[in-house]
Amino acid sequence: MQLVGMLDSPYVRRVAISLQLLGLRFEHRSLSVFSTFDQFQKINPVVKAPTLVCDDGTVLMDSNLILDYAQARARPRSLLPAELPALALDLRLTGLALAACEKSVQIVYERGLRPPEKLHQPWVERVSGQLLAAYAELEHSLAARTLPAVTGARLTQAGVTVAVAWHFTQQMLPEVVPAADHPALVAWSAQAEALPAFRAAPHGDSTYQHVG
Ligand SMILES: N[C@@H](CCC(=O)N[C@@H](CS)C(=O)NCC(=O)O)C(=O)O
Repeated sequence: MQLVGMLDSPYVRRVAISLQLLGLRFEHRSLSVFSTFDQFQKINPVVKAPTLVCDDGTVLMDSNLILDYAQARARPRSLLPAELPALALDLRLTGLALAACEKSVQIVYERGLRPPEKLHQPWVERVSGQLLAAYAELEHSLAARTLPAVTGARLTQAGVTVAVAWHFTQQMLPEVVPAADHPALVAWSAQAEALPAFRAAPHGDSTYQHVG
């Protein structure tokens, strides 16, 4: 299967890392939804990253749906806790991290794509407040040690997505979400980013290559 999209997208990155942790081989095509729009459009007319081209040619989009598919392919391996209430907690933290990704991306697009004279400051403030609220909830939860330690074997989907979201926001908007106010997230991110699956898919424009 082929994963299409750049690793500067937190959604593409969480899929690239999750596929590795699930033991699934994939080819990565680092196409941009902006600078290579036409090329991307030939694979997925909707031009959404991530896109996954399955081995039978089915084209999937949306990181959550792609991960549903990946989990089915990887059975019995899974990144989700099998039992409640651990599953509910993992889904809650994943949801918070995805909201943080969404709000970060909205600010990045607002700054990068909208002409400065058309920037709507009340919208930016609303989105920034939502972003800070998501990270405040995550910081609180991580400080209370609600997630198991970061290890390759026990890392869950929440562990992956929280780390990817935090790293993305810190790369793109460090002044909006100060690291100094989020020590538990900083520690979680540092441990996760040291794992082989994270190092093989670094934030940016590189192409993931399977090792070994
Ligand atoms: N909910 C989606 C969000 C994906 C998303 O918004 N990706 C961005 C790149 S970070 C994208 O495709 N942007 C181009 C566009 O929306 O036109 C997911 O989880 O995959």
